[in-house]
Amino acid sequence: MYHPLYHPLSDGWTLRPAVPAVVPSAVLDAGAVPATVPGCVHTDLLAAGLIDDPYLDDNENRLGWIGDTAWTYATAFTWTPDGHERTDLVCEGLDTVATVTLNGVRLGRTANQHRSYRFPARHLLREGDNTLEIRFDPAPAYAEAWRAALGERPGAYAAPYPFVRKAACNFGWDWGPALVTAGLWRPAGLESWSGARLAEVRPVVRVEGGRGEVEVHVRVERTSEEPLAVTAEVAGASVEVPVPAGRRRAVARLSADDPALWWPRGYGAPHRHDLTVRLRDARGRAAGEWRRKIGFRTVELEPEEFRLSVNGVPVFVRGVNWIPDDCFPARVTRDRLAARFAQATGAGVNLLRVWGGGLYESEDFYDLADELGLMVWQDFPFACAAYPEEEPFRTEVEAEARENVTRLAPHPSLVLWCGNNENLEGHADWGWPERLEGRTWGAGFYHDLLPSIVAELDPTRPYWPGSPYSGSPELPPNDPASGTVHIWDVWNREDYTRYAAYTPRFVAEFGFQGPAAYATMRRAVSGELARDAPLVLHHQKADDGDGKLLRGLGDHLPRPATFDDWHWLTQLNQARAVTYGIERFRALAPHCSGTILWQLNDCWPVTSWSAVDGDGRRKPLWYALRRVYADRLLAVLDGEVAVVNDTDRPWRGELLLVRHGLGGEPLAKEGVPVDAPPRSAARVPLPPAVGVPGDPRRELLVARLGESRAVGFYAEDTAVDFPSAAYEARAEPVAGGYRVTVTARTVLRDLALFPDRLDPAASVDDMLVTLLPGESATFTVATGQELDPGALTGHPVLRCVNETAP
Ligand code: BMA
Repeated sequence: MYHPLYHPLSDGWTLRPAVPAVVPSAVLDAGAVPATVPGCVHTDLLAAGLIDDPYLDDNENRLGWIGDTAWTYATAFTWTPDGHERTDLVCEGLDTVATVTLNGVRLGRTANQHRSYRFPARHLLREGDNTLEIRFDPAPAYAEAWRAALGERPGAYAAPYPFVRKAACNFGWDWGPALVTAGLWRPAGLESWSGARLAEVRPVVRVEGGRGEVEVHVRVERTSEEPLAVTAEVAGASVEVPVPAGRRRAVARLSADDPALWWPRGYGAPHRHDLTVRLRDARGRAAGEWRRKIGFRTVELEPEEFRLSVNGVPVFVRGVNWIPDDCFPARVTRDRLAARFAQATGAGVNLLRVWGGGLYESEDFYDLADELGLMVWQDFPFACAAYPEEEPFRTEVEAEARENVTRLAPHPSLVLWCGNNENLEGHADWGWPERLEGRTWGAGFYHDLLPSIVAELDPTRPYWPGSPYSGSPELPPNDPASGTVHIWDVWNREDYTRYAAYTPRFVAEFGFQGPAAYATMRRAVSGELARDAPLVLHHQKADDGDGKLLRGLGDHLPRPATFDDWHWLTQLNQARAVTYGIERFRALAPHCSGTILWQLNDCWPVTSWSAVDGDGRRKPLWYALRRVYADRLLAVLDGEVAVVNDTDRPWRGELLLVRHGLGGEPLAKEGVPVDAPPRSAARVPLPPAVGVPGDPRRELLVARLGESRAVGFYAEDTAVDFPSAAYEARAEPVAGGYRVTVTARTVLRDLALFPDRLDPAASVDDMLVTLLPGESATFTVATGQELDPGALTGHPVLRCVNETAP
């Protein structure tokens, strides 16, 4: 096997301010501090003990100078000539406005976080000691200079992020702090080679008549003009093609007989096949090797319905939006991604949308998605603003798009390229044209440059110009009747019951806020935890977020009197709101072909729309999502029961409907035969005996079909005449934690356990269970600590809506 000679430059780095002016004296006095590559200034200063943790309290407010300072990363290394003709300095990611200097000679300047860079360096390397310096100039100043030169562009935020190719949310978002990073955010190293190397390998995979066809597009870089050969192998097929003298490109075509296909979760196994590509020189010696696991599958998109089909099978998307999992992306390891993806798949998710305010994610990200059968929708990194199309941006955008489309093309999980987030809507609906006064805003990127790059380099994958978008420039982009819609009147202005007024084709964003887990808030904020404590509010970035959370309780849930009640009720309301929407959208299948929750994850501890908070803890929404994103969903809606069957088997049986008094006594029973064919949604009208209550304040409905159970009330919780909760609860130690059994003596509405209040590392397997008198629920609490059984079964760890105030 061929291994390129690679010398990682991960050691011996230091960091120091390059322009001392705005830096606190403690940082100046420290001089050069040890630095981690890959990493960034914030994490290096934190490790050196020179700043407070940017994620705690309101420390963010005192760290703005970091982004406004120029920084120099430097390392010294020993180099011995290795007999190769070429040695390149390869920087996989520079954030962002960088000047690279080797042994005092400038190698290059860069200004794009979304690209990698290769600098021929052999001529500057010296036997023995060498020094490499990378200076990062402040991205905000760079962006402001371009804003001044090219003219203001309207957008949702004042920060100048459209004027620098760097993750937009790094400048602050409605869930993220403004911590403008700098540094080598991906690895760097020296790569030596002679004669030729594999510069690019881009497989185009098709499935035709049961055969797997792979066109492997190869680009070589070479120092000599001798003839070369490329060999490629996949799934038992192999081929060799010449790269004649003077040529730099070749296409190897492979045809595999009946390969096992890659299927998304819930539709089949995500089979993958090793694709190996080798480059040989004229004497048959190995000059390069490239290996990836590819998948055989087709993807089509019907634009009006916005229906994705994989291998010819229409897929209902149960998606979540993905934001960078940390403001400091070098901390997002493969293990962390694996844990986050397990949380997604554990909640029934089959698609991640990599949102345009973030990044093109790492190889690990897409590789894990491939392995898990998780589909990926990738936005190009443009969000919520008009973007200039003038130079240098046009060239940068083209270069980053070509590189990333090529890099991600091998991944079967990737099912869609999308031009941007909300920029088409912004232009159509947010009054941009008047403010633009004819200046460019990005239309040429989304409607021309990006689709032509995708068509050229990745012709089998669908491209969508932006989200929301209705499929034609004539239609309003956020028209729910066609293409994708983002539903934000709910949360911003409307009660969540407004979701019922929508008959959308595909909801690519919608969501509702809730606070982070108690243990997460406790870690992030010192002093008193109160809803309106200034430090708590610092971890709420949305416009009037605190007011919207309270108003959003509507008449659904009681007004909270204490912090603990506020925390519980707003978390619960988040779960309820999303449940309400997804139940209705899924019931609309196949008219509706998918929902993508805003948002799976957070990048720091914050009150946000996420299901999993910034410390990786699952919020009540996660448990609700697992229920509404299950393969089979039974839901009591208004006057009907939805029976959603997203499996390949029919879901048949007798739907048992019982109207109960709150004391548990059955008042009326009906049985309705149900036959929900594979991949369908049936809606069963409630027979009047169970659909119409005698007293809406004192009754509830239980629906059962096979293993599934759903509970509905005839009035909002604030109007229900709940008895004060009564129950017996016991906690017994079991291997790995405790088993908590709760037996209801009265109805218990949305029973939940929050063991993180006792042990920050503790978690529970289920919550939001409604019990009738006499029914029991068992919860498993995972913890390594000994917990007080009384605390585990009492307020504020054990909660339900109708509990008595302690
Ligand atoms: C949409 C997203 C994000 C934002 C979210 C919540 O606009 O695209 O920009 O965080 O709504 O406001």
